[in-house]
Amino acid sequence: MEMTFRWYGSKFDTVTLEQIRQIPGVTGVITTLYDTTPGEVWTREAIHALKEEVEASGLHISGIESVNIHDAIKIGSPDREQYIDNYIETLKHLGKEDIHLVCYNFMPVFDWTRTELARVRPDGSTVLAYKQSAVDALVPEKMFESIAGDANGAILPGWEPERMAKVKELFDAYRDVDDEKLFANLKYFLERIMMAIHPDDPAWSVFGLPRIIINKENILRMMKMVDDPHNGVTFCSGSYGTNLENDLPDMIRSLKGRIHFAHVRNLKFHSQQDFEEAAHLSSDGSFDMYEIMKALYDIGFDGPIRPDHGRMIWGEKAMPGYGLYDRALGATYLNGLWEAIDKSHKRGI
Ligand code: DNO
Repeated sequence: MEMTFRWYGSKFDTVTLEQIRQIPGVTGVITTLYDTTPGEVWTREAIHALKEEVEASGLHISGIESVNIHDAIKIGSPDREQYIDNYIETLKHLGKEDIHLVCYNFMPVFDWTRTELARVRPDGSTVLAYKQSAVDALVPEKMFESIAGDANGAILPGWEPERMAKVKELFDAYRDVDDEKLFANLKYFLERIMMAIHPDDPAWSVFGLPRIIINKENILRMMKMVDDPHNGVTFCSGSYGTNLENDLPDMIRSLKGRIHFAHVRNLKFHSQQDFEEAAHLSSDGSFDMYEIMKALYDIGFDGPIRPDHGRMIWGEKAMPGYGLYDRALGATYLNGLWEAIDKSHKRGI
């Protein structure tokens, strides 16, 4: 595996490439062209410039997160053909720049959903949190306002203001899309394109919209649907882990050969559907991080891993979840687990 770090580009990120370069064991970044909108073709020149910038700092691009999918593809409307063609064009340009890993998701309207972006924990750090009753009490159009005010001025991934300004219309457009239709639209898309899908977060329906990439049964269904290693998975422990019924190490083992990218982080649960994000350490949350890393190790995972959302600590002001300090601690911790697992394995312990 290779330890990597998410980076949104010098115009958008508070964290610099120079800082990432100094985190021991981190050699690559997971990045994107953050100022493109879903459906737009990424030009080869823009990709090339990004690549040169990253390489000038001594790092390299390990993968893209995300090339977002236009709503027409998820809804299955007639104009999806144009957007699939555009997507393929973007993938070709990425391929020519020698970038071959793309993470994406298939969530209608909203990407990852949280109800608080800065819940204060007893040690004074702040974290993202989710409370089901808070979602139930909100009308969907208010979701964006409620989340944007807390974002430290950042545009959150998947919550582009231009799309959010049209939330009502988007809800209308998804009116006839249920789980089955969404599976069919995903299959249609996948038969032309191959990649690493990110799970839905949280892993259940929000505001009555279908969400399908949520558990072992559905992800295996998707793997069989287009049974080719290019139809792969971004295994995100924090997203699948929102549903406590998901046995994460078991899911990892069942996806052997199909996981191309891993996001590893921890959550702390207060009840079945209320959780907050924790430090990466097992003892700070509800997951056994050793078992998660061990399962990845056992299936021979050799792709990039990145620490995921971190707590906001030491007074840092950054995009919620994406500051420097706690993610750097996370990367170091995960590298430590990996080293211990690798050495025990090699010594036959
Ligand atoms: C949140 C992320 C997601 C993820 C996308 C992938 O911080 O994990 O926004 O990047 O769902 O397309």
